[in-house]
Amino acid sequence: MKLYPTVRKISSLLWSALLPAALFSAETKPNIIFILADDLGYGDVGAYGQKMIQTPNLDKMAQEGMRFTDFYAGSTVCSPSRASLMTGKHMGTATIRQNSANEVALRDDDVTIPEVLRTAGYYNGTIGKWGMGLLESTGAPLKQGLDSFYGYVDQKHAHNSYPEFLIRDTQVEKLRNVVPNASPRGDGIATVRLDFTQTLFTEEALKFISTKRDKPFFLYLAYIIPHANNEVPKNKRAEGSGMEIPSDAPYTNRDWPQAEKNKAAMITWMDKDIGLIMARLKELGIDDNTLVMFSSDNGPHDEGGNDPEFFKSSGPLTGIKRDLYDGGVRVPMIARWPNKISANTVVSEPFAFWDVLPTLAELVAAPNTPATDGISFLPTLLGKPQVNKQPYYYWEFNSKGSMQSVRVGNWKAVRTGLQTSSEGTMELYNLADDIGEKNNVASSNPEVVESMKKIMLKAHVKSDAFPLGDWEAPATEGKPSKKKKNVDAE
Ligand SMILES: [Ca+2]
Repeated sequence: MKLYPTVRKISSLLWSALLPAALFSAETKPNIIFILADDLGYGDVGAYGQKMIQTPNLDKMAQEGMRFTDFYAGSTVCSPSRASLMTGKHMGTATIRQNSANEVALRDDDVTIPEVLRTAGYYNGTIGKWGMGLLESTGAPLKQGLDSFYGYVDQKHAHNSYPEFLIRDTQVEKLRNVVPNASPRGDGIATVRLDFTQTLFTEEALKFISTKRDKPFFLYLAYIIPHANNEVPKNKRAEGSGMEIPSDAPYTNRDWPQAEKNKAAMITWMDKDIGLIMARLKELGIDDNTLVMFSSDNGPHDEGGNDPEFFKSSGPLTGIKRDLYDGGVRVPMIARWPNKISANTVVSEPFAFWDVLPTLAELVAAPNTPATDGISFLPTLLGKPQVNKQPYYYWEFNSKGSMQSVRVGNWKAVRTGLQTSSEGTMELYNLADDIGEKNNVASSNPEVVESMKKIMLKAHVKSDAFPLGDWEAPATEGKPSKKKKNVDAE
């Protein structure tokens, strides 16, 4: 039933009249800020064990709130991970399952977090990187429940931290940077660098938060740190130009490769900006009534001339961006809400991006919650028993030979080689004593392997746009399956 496209057209005024007795009145409904880093690894934050890169504000946020040790992104690359977050779908059912050069956008009948929150009277804004559909597509930000947008609509544009323009709502807004030979998508390498988008995004976020409204707000602040500028030629990246930042302070005098200094400086810069946002919430007296969540869209990259091993960016995990080992998908997740979320709490139960929509829907007492693959972890946030639990967590990724993975309890199965064979090769790990997924115990646990295969079969719904392997027959509707060009470098 396509309820939401219709719902969307009903005025918010009518909805507020229809609202049942909600958990919170309009005045007390909390503001929600979801801050997303881009390619930030599980081990890149002090609160997650990082010793070399300074993240004092995120560490403080973790001390004042809740830190999740087993939180998972939707995918191991940008666009599908964000689609999972926004629509509450895992990779077996999501519309977007791979970076796809904008060929696949969110559909009109994909119900997003902003669309859900809108029905509960929220004002919804996104600042930063969107990446789920261009302006002319059904996935355009303002067609997916947002009241305002500022940033990069096209995620390739977001490779460039000094672009010539950004998009405000639906219009191009020029910046002072100069990018000779910029592509039509806005990516490229700037020669005149005056407007650093990270700073623009933070200034815009501070303005957004400070604007007096008669509605609670949802701000999705999707920073692009520490993503690389993939347009910088590989042989130039050691100079650090693949990791764009105005200054490598406070790491200038470290005896580190320049790309690593820049990477650390990017993360510390973002952390400083998060500190500004937290300070503004306090100044405005809305600190107690604002839930702030922080996470990353996938594991660390090796694309800016940097080596993810240098800072142990995956922490104790194996794998990076584009892997389905935990290093590719397990991410930092910190939630802070004074007096509601207990300070200094650590949660080790697994949750994932597709659980966020149902969680926020329950939090705001949304009148209609769409069907998703997620469960609400609001009880966990509020320190109550988490009765509702996921039977499994599932991922698929049709690159690097095509793969699937499942987590059930502490079991983690990874199946590779699916491009050419529907059977592939199954690996099985017990995360309880092997967090690094180094000891494959598949051969000694055949019954676990069989049950994981069954879950993989059940969780994966065929997608014409993103077939798992050559063996998958085209689904019955839509355009026929075709070989995707390799665009996951986006
Ligand atoms: Ca990313």
